[in-house]
This record gives sequence, structure tokens and C-alpha cells, in this order.
Amino acid sequence: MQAHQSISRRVWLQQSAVGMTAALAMKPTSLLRGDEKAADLQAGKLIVRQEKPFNAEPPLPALLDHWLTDNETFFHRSHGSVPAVDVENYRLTVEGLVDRPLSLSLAELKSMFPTVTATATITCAGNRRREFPPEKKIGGVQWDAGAIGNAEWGGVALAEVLKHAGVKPEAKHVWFDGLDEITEKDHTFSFGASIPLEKALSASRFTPGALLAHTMNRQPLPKDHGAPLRGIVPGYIGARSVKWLGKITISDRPSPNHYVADVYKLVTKGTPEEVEATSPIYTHALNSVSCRWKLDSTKTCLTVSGFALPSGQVDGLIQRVECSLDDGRTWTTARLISPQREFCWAFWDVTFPASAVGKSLLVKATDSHGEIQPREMPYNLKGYQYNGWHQVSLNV
Ligand SMILES: Nc1nc2c(c(=O)[nH]1)N[C@H]1C(S)=C(S)[C@@H](COP(=O)(O)O)O[C@H]1N2
Ligand SMILES: [Mo]
Repeated sequence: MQAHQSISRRVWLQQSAVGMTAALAMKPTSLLRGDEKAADLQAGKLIVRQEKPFNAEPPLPALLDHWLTDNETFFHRSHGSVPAVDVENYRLTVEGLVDRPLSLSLAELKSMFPTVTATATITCAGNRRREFPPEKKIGGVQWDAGAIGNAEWGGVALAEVLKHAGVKPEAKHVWFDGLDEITEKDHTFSFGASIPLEKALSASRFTPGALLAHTMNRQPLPKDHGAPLRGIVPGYIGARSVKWLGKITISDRPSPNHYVADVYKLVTKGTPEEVEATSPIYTHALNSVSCRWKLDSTKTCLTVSGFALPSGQVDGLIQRVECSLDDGRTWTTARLISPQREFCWAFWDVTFPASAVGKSLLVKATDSHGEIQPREMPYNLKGYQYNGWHQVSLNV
């Protein structure tokens, strides 16, 4: 216990030092220069935000290398250590308000239900946390904007498994429990999440409402990303996509797990009353970020590129991405240059005369549900869902 505390204290100190420098430098301009970040990535590096548990994000330019993020480039976000799962004896259990509780091996899961794939962007609710004003001293992993990635997930539709188990009429929520163990204040528990049953049973044109995934970009799901099986909930914050999934429980209420009942809520004071009265975050917010910029060979044009993510509602697409070099007085519309798909990010670029070098650039997006990014995101205690206009200084 003693050892554990001193390690986490050291990590915390390191982290807050990093957080401070970053936060001070973030406003009004970003620390992140496109070329430095690309060099980092060539060395095969993720930016480690925390060693234990391992939390890391790619440099921003690397996000744009492929619309489907390489598994090696995909951010890692874990609240505890990666559990050692004995795949031979692994069972997924389904219990609670069902007619037939299930206990399924991986082989059974794969053979009993059709294989489906879904392309979905997963973003951590804490992505861009360090852009909240530094005086608010928001704790937690100090993410820049790289805690996001897009992948083709393969597995079975959760709805099929639930149909097989037979969901009782009073059921309203689906709980997920991971096989990892998290210790906080002498209390050990698993990571958990829940989603409304309606989302679990829904299906859109491209994807089931939720997936039990065992592949990521057509490769076996990597250990760090939840092998042998994880939930994937397109359109929802990453915290609802439970890795190392061990148990599904059908209930008439949301999960009592810490990560549903106490955190991942937009609260400002955090009193028990406020937390209790606030519903859990489900869908992720509309967002956009500029990730790299480059002068052309004749040094007459500067091209800026980035990603934009529609809010996680069904059928959401990015409608418009706009950039401003004059603090939001005038805006230039960017081109959308990638596939556009529900629950997925889109890439964009915009070209300015070279005189843009040295200026500060703002970006904001609008989606097909009419959501528009706010200039600033109102404060919340845990620093979730930052989606204020992203600002960088264009230094080359
Ligand atoms: N079992 C378990 N599942 C988990 C987590 C965790 O700590 N334990 N972290 C969640 C959070 S907060 C996010 S953002 C995503 C990150 O998924 P990734 O590490 O594959 O990028 O996993 C989610 N699922
Ligand atoms: Mo997260």
C-alpha cells in the first residue's frame, strides 16, 4: 500500500508539473508545432501522459496519417493495470433481467452470432482537458487533443446476444463490467459503464448500437485496447466502451459503478446532491482541432489540416469547418477531405497565403444536427468534453 501511494504521488507530481507548463503555454497559443510532433512520431512515440496506469496519446499530426487510425497510433486510456486474461478459460456472462443467463466462451460467441463490423471514432471525455483555464486546476490526465482515434471494430452485435438471452420487459439499461481492478482510497473495484437498453438494441444504417468487439482494424484486438473482448458504443464517450469485458448485466437502472454513478458527469461543485441529480454523460460532443500545417515549396501558401467529429447522435455528419485568422471576426470554410460517416471523424484542410504564418488560427465546426462549437466550454469539475474553438499559432 505504501509503495502504491508513493508511486501514484510521484506520478501526480510529474503530471501536475507537465500540466502547468502546458497550460501556461496553451493560452492563447499552443505549444504544439506541427513539425516537432511529426518528428516524435517518426521515432515511434506516443506522448506518455501517465506511466502507471499507462495513458498516452499520439502527437496531433499523426492523427491525420490515416482516416482509420493505426492500432499503434491509437491512444491508450486505462484507469488501472491491464489485466492478465486467461483466454482459454475466458467467459462472458450475461445476467440480470434476462430469461436465460449466459456464460459464453469466445469460440461460442463467435460461432453463435453473425460477425459484424462498425467504423467508429472513440474519444476520451477528457480529451483537450488541458485547455480549460489553468486557474481552475482541473485534475486527471492532462490530455492535449490526441485522446481520439477512428477504427473498424469487428465482433458481434450486442443486440443479438441480448435477444438470445431474452430481455425482460422491465429492463432499461445494460451494464458492462471489465476484468481490470482499480484501487482508489483502499477500495478495489472493476471499471464499469452502462448504456440505455434502447441504444443497445438500436441499429443505424452503418452500425449496431453497440458491439462486442474482438478485432480492431482487422487485427486481433490488442491487449491494451481490451483483448479478448471489449464493448464499442459508437457515438458515446470512450468511457462507455468497456475493455476486457467480463460481465453484462441487464437492469432497470443505470450501473452503480463509480464511473457511472460518481464521475463522467458534468458537475461544477461535486456535492453528493449535485452528483446524484446529474445524469451520466453518454454521447460525445461535437469537436474540431487543427493538427498540422505546412508551407508549400514556393513558400506562398500555408495549408492547415485537422479533424472534426460530429456530436455522437445518430446520423450526425460534419456540415462545416471554419477557420479564422482574426480572432473570430471573419471565417474561411475548410474543405472536407476524408470519408464522412456517422459516428466518425472527418478530416479537413484549408489554404491561406503565406502571410498567415505567425498568426493565430481558430477552428470551429458545425454538424448536421445544428450543433455549433462554442467559443469556450463552460467549466466542469472534472474537465470533460472540452470543445471550445481550438487555437494554435502558425509557426513554421
Ligand atoms: N475495463 C476498462 N475499460 C475502459 C477503461 C478502463 O480503464 N477500463 N477506460 C475507458 C476510457 S475512459 C476510454 S477513453 C477508453 C479508451 O480506450 P483505448 O484505451 O482503447 O483507447 O476505454 C474505456 N474502457
Ligand atoms: Mo476516457
